[in-house]
Amino acid sequence: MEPSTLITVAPTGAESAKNDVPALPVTLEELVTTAKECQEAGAAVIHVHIRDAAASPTLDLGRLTATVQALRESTSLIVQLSTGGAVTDSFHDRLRVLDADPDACSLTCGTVNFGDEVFANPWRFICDLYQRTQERGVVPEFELFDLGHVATLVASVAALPRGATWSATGIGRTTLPVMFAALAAGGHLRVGMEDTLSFARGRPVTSNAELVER
Ligand code: KMH
Ligand code: ZN
Repeated sequence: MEPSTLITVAPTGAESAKNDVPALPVTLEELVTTAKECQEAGAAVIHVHIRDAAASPTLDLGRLTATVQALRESTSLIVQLSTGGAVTDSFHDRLRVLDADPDACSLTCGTVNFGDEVFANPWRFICDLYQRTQERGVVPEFELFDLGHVATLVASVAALPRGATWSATGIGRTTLPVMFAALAAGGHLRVGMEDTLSFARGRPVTSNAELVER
């Protein structure tokens, strides 16, 4: 039987360091292994941030293209590349992500505080990125981050066209409450070590697959 909940896994993100989180998949090999395990556990979509040879976040186009190809060859997951990258990435590099030919991409709907930094998404950038998704046939996943965006979410869910889906993820300790609220409201789920590094209080996540399994 097909599962009724669509699960996205976000295995890496741009914020955690490999030294601090040894289970974080940062090489292409680790990412592909994680992707296979998460597909086996029930994930359908993978939200991808990649790292360079020093395990630092990168939007290098060659690496992104190789990553999309490797995930396509090894899994049947929908490959969604992050266009958010890290807070230090330029708009130019973030737009260029679509040149790696993913199935889907993230598209954040506003500028937000992000830890001590600012995650910049001015209106002009949002429009340019959206335009580019339509030209390339890449499915945008609109990301909403802060409380103001939640009002947008409620309005957006009510206005969703037939066939559109929405999912939610809670960062850190909000992971379970957000999961339950999303399921109760008919939404789908995103899980993964980009968002959650503790499985329970005092118990680190050992793999992305265990979050998908949960
Ligand atoms: N790493 C954050 C600055 C996205 O992937 O599009 C942005 C982020 C959202 O993770
Ligand atoms: Zn992301």
